[in-house]
Amino acid sequence: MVPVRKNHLDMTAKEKRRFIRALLRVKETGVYDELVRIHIEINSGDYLDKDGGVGKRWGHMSPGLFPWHRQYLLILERALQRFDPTVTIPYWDWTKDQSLDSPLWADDFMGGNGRPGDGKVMTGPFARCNGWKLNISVVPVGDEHPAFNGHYTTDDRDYLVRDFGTTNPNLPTSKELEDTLAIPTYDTPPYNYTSGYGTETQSLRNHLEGYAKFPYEANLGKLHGAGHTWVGGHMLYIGSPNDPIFFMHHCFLDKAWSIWQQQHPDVPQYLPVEEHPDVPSLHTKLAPWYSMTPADLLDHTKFYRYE
Ligand SMILES: [Cu+2]
Repeated sequence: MVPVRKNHLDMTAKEKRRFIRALLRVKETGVYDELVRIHIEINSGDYLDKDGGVGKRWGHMSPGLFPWHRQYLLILERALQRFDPTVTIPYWDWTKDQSLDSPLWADDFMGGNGRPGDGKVMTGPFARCNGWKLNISVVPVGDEHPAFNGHYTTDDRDYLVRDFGTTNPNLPTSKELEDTLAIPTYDTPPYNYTSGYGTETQSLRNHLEGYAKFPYEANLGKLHGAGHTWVGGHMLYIGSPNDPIFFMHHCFLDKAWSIWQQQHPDVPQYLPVEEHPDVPSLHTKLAPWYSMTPADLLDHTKFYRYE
């Protein structure tokens, strides 16, 4: 029996308690902060490399987005399960679960918005006053839009920051997600943030990541991007896994990818298949672990299922 990941709205109070307790334990061990560090390192390289250059973009602006984050979430999930084998990462369906009154943001789960002024989270298990301390906190430097910025510096704030709806007032819609999942091509050259621009063939990955848009959409940064920017604060930047909502956000993205796979069983499930200088191919072991390839990660049902 593989573990089952579910919508947090379907979790019992006890299940939520166990999830939070396991998260706090994993934070204590240092494994959580090591994951934050890995995300900063990989994401920085990915952004600095966005227009090509040396090395590969592993997990962002890259077809590696889905398999890289799948492996990343699996590492957290297995660490959680060492403390409590019943725990899995729940997901946040931001196309439907958009209310500020959602149990998502309650004191017994993710906690609430940051306070006015400095955005410091004051409620729930991830408030500084309740013990959640950031050990690796960074902010981008330079003039570039932060979502595109691979340069960063240490942030001396050791508390979690959220700022719901300020940078981006709109969470993604079901229509955006459905139209994106209808795209029959996994990704298109040049396999970066411009994939599908001005070409007939759209890129599922670039739409879901948020850098490509349909004519009816006003802004870039939708779906994956919009989840990050709507929460704001730490979720805006490359140290976003400091906010545990990161994992629930990416869990829903992972589920969306699995739905796309079910809907398009007869097309290549990952591209590029052949070796590529800028991005991982189907058979490239993913950094920084070099243990699994996108091919190894395509079928999530050997690791977990979605309810
Ligand atoms: Cu990421």
